[in-house]
Amino acid sequence: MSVKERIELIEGDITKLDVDAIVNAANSSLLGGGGVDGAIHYAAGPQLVEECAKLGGCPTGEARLTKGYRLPARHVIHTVGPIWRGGSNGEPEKLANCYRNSMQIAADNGFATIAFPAISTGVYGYPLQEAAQIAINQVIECLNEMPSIKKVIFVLFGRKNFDIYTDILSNLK
Ligand code: AR6
Repeated sequence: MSVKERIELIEGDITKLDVDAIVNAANSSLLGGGGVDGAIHYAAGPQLVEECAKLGGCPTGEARLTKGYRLPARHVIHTVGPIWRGGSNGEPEKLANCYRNSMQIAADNGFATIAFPAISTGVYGYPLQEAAQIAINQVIECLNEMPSIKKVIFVLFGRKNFDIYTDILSNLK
C-alpha cells in the first residue's frame, strides 16, 4: 500500500471514530477546554480528566497518551498546538512536532489506526491552508518511517477544511 493510500479524509466529529487513538488538540494544562478538546472530554466521561490530571501538563509540540474511556477510540493522544502569533515565532516547527510526536506515540504502542483533528486551527488561530500543509507533510514523512501505522484519518470539521485537505492530497503524486 502506498503512503497516500494509508491516508483518509473524513468530514465530521472525531469523537465518533472507532480507532486505536484519536488525537486531542489540548492546551498545556491537559485539563480540558473548548473546541475538540471539550467534545473529547464530554464524550469520554470524567475519568479522562482524572487521568490527565496525573500527567502534570504538556509543553507545546509534545504529546501524552491516555486511555479512551467511554469513547469508541481505545486511546487519546493529547498534543498541544502552538498559538498563532504571525508565523515567525516557531509556529510551523511546533505544529510539525505535534504531528510527529503523536505519530511516534502511536508507533511505539503498536497502534494501527490514528485520527487527527486540524490542530491549532480553531481557538489557536493557525491559518487553515498552512496548517493543512504541515499536517500532511509531517504525516507522510512519519508513515514512511512507521510501517506499523496502517491508517491515518484526518477528521475535518467543516467543508472548507475538508476541501483544503482534499486539494493538497490530490496534488501529491
Ligand atoms: N471533531 C473534529 N474536529 C473538531 C471538533 C470535533 N468534534 N470540534 C472542533 N473541531 P480547536 P486549537 C475542529 O479550537 O485551535 C481548546 O479550548 C475545529 O473546527 O478545538 O488547537 C483547548 O483546550 C478546528 O478546525 O483547537 C485549547 O485551549 C480544530 O478542530 C485550544 O482550544 C481545532 O480547533 C486549542 O485550540
